[in-house]
Amino acid sequence: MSVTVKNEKLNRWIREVADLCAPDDIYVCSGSKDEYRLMMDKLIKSGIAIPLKKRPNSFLFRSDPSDVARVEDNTYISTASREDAGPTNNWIAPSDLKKTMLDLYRGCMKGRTMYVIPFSMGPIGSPISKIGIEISDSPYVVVNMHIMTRVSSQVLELLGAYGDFIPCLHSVGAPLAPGQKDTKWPCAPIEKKYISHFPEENLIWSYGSGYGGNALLGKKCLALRIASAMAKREGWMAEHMLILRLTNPEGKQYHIAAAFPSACGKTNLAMMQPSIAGWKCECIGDDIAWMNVGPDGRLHAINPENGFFGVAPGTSYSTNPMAMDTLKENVIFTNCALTDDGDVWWEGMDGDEPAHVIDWKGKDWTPQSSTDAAHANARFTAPASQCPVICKDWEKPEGVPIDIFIFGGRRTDVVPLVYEAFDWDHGVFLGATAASETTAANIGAVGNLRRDPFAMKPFCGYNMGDYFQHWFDMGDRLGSRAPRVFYVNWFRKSQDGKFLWPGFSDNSRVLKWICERIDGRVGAQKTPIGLLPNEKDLDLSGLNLSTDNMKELMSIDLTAWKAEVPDIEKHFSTFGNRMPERLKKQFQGFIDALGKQV
Ligand code: TSX
Ligand code: MN
Repeated sequence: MSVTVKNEKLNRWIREVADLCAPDDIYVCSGSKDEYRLMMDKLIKSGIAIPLKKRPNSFLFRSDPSDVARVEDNTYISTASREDAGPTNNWIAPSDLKKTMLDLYRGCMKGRTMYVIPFSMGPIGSPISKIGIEISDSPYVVVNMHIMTRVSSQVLELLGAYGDFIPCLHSVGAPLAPGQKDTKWPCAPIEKKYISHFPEENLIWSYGSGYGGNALLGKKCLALRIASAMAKREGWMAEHMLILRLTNPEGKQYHIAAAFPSACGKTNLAMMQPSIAGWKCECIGDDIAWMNVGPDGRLHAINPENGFFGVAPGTSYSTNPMAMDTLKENVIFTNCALTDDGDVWWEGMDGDEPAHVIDWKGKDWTPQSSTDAAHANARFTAPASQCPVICKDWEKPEGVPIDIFIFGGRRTDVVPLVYEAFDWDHGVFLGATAASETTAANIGAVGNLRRDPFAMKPFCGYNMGDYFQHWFDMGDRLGSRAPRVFYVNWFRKSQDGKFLWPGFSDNSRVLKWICERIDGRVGAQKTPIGLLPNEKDLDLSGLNLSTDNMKELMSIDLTAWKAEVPDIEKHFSTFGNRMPERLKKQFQGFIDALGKQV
C-alpha cells in the first residue's frame, strides 16, 4: 500500500537512508484518512495511543519524561563558516557534525519501519509553498505530520521525476535488537540528541528526540530555520508570527502579523474575539508567516502550516474559547492528564480540578499531589480548519496583504501597553531589541529579562546581524507600501503587583487604535520611545479602568528607559561586524532622544 516514488533524487535518498539506518521496512505515506486510521489503530493496540471517550477520533500520548520540549542546546546551524551561523546559534562544522551523526544513524532504525512522509508547507501548489520529505522511524511523527502539514501523494505527483524538495531526516535513535520489546516512547539520552540544520544545502538531520519541534521537522526546522535562510537569499521573509484579519464595523479589513516570544499568548491573540461592538477577528495562523512582495508591491503572507501545535496548560474557555472549540475532535494530545471518564485535563482548564486523574507520567494524581497533572509543555495537535474563526481566505495561495506588524513581550514594568514606531527603521530597532521576562514555562529563573529579537532567537537559521540587515532591505523594497510597526505589552503591572490591562478580548481596543492610526483617523503623542496613543483615543468604553490605572499603564519613566541602554548595548555588541550601521544609528537616536528629555 506504500506509494510508488518516481522522483530520482527521492529514490536515491530513500535508498541511501535505508542503507544507513537499516530499518526492517519502508513505507511511503499517502496522507490518506485510512493511513491515519491504520497507523493510529496500531498505536492503540500497542498501548501508545489512548483513545479518548469524550472526544471523537482523539488520542492521548505520553512522552518519555526526558523528552518533553525542544532542546535548544542540542540544536545546530551548521554552515561552512561559524560566523554565518552567528552568535545566537550553536555551531559545529558540517563535516564534523555529519561524521558524528552518521555514526549515530548507522543501524538506528533496526527493528522499526522507516516512514517516508511527503509534505507541503503552504497550500499544495502555491507559489510560496515548499515541499519537504521527512523520513522518520516514529509513527507518532507520521500522525502529527498529517495534521500539522499537508501530507499527500499529490506532493509526489507535483515533484515529478526531477522536482526538488527539502530532505528532513529523523530518527528517535533507539534501534531494537532482535526480539527486544519496544518502549512506549523510544528516544535517545540528551547527550545523543542532535537537531541539525545545513542551510547551505537545505538539509535537516534530527536524531534522538520524538517531541514536537525536534521531530515534526516541517515546523521550526523547515518553516523557520531553513526557510529564514532561503528567504534571506531569495528576498522574502520567514517569520515567527501569527497572522490575523481584523474587520472594522464598516467592513474594512486589516491584516496583522505579530511576533511574540514564548509564554506571551500568541495562540490566544491569533484566535481572539473582540470585546468591542462591530469588530471581527479571524485567525489565519498562530505561529509562522511566510511573506513575499506581491504584484501590488505589498507584503503578502501565508501560514505554511496546516494545524496548531499549541501549549495546552492555560488554555480554557476564558483565555481562548476558539481554541477550546477547535479541540473537540480529531486531536492528538501529548502529555496532558487523563480523566476517569476518558477525557484530557490540564492545569488552567475551566471548572473545578478533577478529584482524580492519571498524570502525564501515567501515575495517579489528585488535587493533593505536589506536582502538576499535565506537563507544563503538554500540547494539542489540531487541524487549523476546525477553528471556528479560521479565516475563509487562510489557504489562498497568494496570501493576505499585511498592513501591520506587531512586536511584543512580557514586561512587568517600563514598557507601556502600546506604541508605534516612528518609521520602518525604528520598527526594526523595536524588533531587534524585543525582550520578555521569563516565566515558569521558560527555562531558567523566573522574571529574568531575555532579549529575543523578532521572537526569532531560537529560529533564525543564519547570522542574526544579517537578519537585521534583511529587514532593512525588505523595508527599502516595500517603501511606502511597507506595513506599519507597533510594539505592545499586555503584561504591565501596578506597584501593588496587579495586571494593569485586562488583556485577552480587550486587546481588540489596542488593535482598533492601531487600525485607526493606519487610516490616519487618530493622532499620537511623540515620545523618546515612539508614538503613544492620546488619552482620548483608546476605546475604553464599557471597561472599568480608573484614570490613574491608565496613566500608569501608558507612563514612560525615562530613568527606567535609560537603564535599558546598557543591556541593549550588550545585546547589540554580540553581533560584532554583522551589526547593520542603520541599526547602530537607530540605537544612537534612541539614546539621544532619551538624553534630550532630562
Ligand atoms: O494570552 C494572553 N493574552 C493575549 C490574549 C489575546 N495572556 C495569557 C498569557 C499566558 C500564555 C494574558 N495574560 C494576557 C493577554 O492579553 N494578559 C494577561 C495578564 C492577565 C491575566 C489575567 C487577568 C488579566 C490579565 N485576569 C483578570 O484580571 C480577571
Ligand atoms: Mn512558536
